[in-house]
Amino acid sequence: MLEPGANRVRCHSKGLSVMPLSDRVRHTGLRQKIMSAEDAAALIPAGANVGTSGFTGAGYPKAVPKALARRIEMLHGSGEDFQIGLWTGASTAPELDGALAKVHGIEMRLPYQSDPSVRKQINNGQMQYTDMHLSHVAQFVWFGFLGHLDVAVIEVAGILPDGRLIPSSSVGNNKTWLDQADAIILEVNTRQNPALEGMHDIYYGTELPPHRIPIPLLNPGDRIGEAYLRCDPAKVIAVVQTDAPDRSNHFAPPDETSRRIAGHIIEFLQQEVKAGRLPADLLPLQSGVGNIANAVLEGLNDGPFRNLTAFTEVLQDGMLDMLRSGTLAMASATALSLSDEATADFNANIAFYRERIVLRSQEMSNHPELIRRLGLIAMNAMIEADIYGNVNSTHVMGSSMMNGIGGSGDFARNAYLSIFMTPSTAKDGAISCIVPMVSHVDHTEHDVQVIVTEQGLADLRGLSPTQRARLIVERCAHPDYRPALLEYMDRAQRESSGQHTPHLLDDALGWHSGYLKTGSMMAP
Ligand code: 0RQ
Repeated sequence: MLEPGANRVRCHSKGLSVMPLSDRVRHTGLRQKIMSAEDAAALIPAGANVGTSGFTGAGYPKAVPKALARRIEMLHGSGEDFQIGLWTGASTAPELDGALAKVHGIEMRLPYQSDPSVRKQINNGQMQYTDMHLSHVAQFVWFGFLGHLDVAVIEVAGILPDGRLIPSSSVGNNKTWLDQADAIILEVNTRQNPALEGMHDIYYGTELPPHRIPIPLLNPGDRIGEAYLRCDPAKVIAVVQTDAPDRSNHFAPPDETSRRIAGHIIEFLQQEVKAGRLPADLLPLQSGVGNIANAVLEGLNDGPFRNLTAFTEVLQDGMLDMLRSGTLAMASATALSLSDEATADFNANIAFYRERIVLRSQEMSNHPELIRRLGLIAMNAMIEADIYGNVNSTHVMGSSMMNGIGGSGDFARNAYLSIFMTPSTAKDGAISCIVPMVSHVDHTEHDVQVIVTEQGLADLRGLSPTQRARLIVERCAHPDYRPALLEYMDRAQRESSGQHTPHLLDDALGWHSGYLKTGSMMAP
């Protein structure tokens, strides 16, 4: 424990490094609660639901989960059962998801993940996973749909004298976890830039129905809340110091495929401006995660548009580039998701970025009302689309989870324009990403307006199912698969009992398994 009034502490058990904490933990009472990660992890009971900070590899706790994993391993070694329910903002990192999954410490996971060990346990039935719209999580907890939240473990950049918290590089569900949990463990990460202070906007005006009022956010850059997270110091059971970077998110340089996808989208947006359906500075952009999404941002940065805005969930490297060049005037999100190089640039120029970035709670960044009212252009990646425009973002061969729906449904359903993109084939061409019927539906034909592959772009607005099918196959399918898709459509039109959305239901499996190309079924 820290001596009262001391301004330097010895780090948790193994560390000998001495770090100044007085400027980060300015609440005297909470200084008394500084302890090692091991001591803090020992306060988490078996069977607890634990809500942690963390969103797309940013702002997650870096020491307590690892210490908890070590404790679980020891307990399992001596035959004791110990698992937790793990709730986060979105995906985290090996120090959290990976460490706990490797010791089989997670019984139930929600709402989004991208960790290989977690994915494996979900898909072999060892871990329960509730894949949820990210905007739903906070209110599901307020409504009591998810059970009780026992402990919150939240990374922060600092603690104010009155106990309010300076948020870290993501906000996610932290506001809700701090409010709803019985007990709170804070990780104060001295590696996070103290100049993050002032970048956040935490809105506390959400009430439960029937007392809800409209959210007073009229422009993506509006600040409608507070720069700090509220926290009841009496609920804080431990404060742990860390000094570790966020996960580095490496982005592959755009290849020919992603450049062509970006090119089709930019050409389409230019046509929309010409047709008077979009203003010259477009509408607020939302961009999903991954290499393709990042490549589209790079394409936009090289394109003709200026003074754009973003109302999105995650800020990847591409958005920082756009802010620097002036292509983007401002960006609202709930998290950063940067490479090491972009993190260095962010930290070196944080005064510039703080004027142009607002980080919000995820129930605000992904709020359906705001998305609809602001009129977003949503651009998300997918696993596959079918000829009628239904989209699968989550499942391989209909039964194995990839990551989760994340925020894609929040944006796709409510955006002004909903674009889904993918290379036309996966697994070195062995599988077509355009199929007769998706093996799992995340976004129905009603929520998908544009489909893009490197082959081309299909604008589905206003078309009937059979019209959509012709266009998607002609514009988006890889030439290797077009004849089989056309043959399927012709046969379905001849043999299907209904002619509105003709289907041959026995034919489905071969398309998702690689059977069509290789003659054998690929394992998912
Ligand atoms: O597998 O790594 O084993 O080779 O799926 O595919 O092409 O690398 O694409 O990284 O952009 O991810 C939809 C998963 C795309 C992602 C998805 C295999 C492919 C590869 C990944 P390997 P790529 P990306 C807001 C938006 C849902 C959440 C979302 C995602 C792996 O974008 O999780 O949109 N989206 N949130 O080989 C079999 C196919 C396949 C296939 C691809 N048809 N069949 N395997 N793959 N297509 C942000 C948040 O919510 C946080």
